[in-house]
Amino acid sequence: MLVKLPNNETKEILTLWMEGSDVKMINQKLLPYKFEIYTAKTYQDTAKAIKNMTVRGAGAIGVAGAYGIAQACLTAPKKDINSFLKHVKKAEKTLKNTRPTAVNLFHDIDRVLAKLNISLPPEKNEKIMIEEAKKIAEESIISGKKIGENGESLIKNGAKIMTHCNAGALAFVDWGSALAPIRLAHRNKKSIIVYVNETRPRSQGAKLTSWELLQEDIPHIIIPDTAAGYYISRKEIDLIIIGADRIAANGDTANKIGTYTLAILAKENNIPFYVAAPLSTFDLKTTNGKAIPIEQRSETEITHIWGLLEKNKKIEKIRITPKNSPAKNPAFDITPAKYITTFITEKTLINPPFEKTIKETLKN
Ligand code: RUB
Repeated sequence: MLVKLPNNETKEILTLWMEGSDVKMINQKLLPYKFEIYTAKTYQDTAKAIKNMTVRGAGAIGVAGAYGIAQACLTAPKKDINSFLKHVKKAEKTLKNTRPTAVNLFHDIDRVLAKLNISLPPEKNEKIMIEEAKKIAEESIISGKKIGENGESLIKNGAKIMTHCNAGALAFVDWGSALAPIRLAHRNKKSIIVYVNETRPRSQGAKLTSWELLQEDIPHIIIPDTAAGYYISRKEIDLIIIGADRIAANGDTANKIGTYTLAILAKENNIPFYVAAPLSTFDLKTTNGKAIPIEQRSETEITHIWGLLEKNKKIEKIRITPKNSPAKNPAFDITPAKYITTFITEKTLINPPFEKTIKETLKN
């Protein structure tokens, strides 16, 4: 993605990449106030970065997980294949234990692990597995671009588009899922405006999507999540595009909390509701949305808010609720397939009946 650096230079930067045994990533906890690259030196650091959301978004944490396994291969004992295997399996457990909902994490880790061949020496396995992790990252960039190309045709000149959370380059390695068609429509000189839902509690819309759109001067407006219905009912939104963390075999979709509400609003007001996601987000082993595990995050994300203090320009956390009021923080919800117009993937646009078309698309 293009990033405007403080010295006014514009640079192409990936959300995360591997350099030697380090995993480098844009520190998303500091955006939009500070642009900084965090270096995860070990697989344990990478796991921590996934858990505390230094790197976040389904596609990005999938690649981070794959890189984490690659890091574990580098530090694994090489005296025999069993000790190598033991070390890598420990890393698998740590990395998979970070966030439960986005299936890309499990998919990408398993893809690297599938390359393990116990009849080969550890050094050879290390090489093959690191190559696979890097291949996953490269393919993720290509998928983002193709999702953009396949979805751009759905955006007409003059379109007013709503999105939720951040399903941009920051949630991927580059390009993004929901933001890829938007990015391309803008680059193709279509006049568009993006309504960015703030996405409480962590405000990925207000903090990250807005930052990402600003880098390419894509016109946008941040609105409170609670104003979505107001704008949609006044026919001020032409379409909604969101990303996804896991799509079940029947099309039920887990995405950031608040997505379900938007899908119903879209149906009620007759506007299309698009889900943009790579094929690695589809999980045929999960029959429907009820089987998708929903991450429950800390209540401090509700009771407190992070931001830049005006007076000293420091990033601080402040309490916004009474001390003794409990809070709950489900991070995702499930949108039933019946509310989804089309899935935009790197391969094709998937239309209903999803039970049939999803299976066919993933098979071929
Ligand atoms: C992110 C989120 C995003 C999807 C899209 O949640 O719900 O919409 O992950 O991902 P969080 P992608 O910020 O809690 O990780 O663009 O990678 O498909």
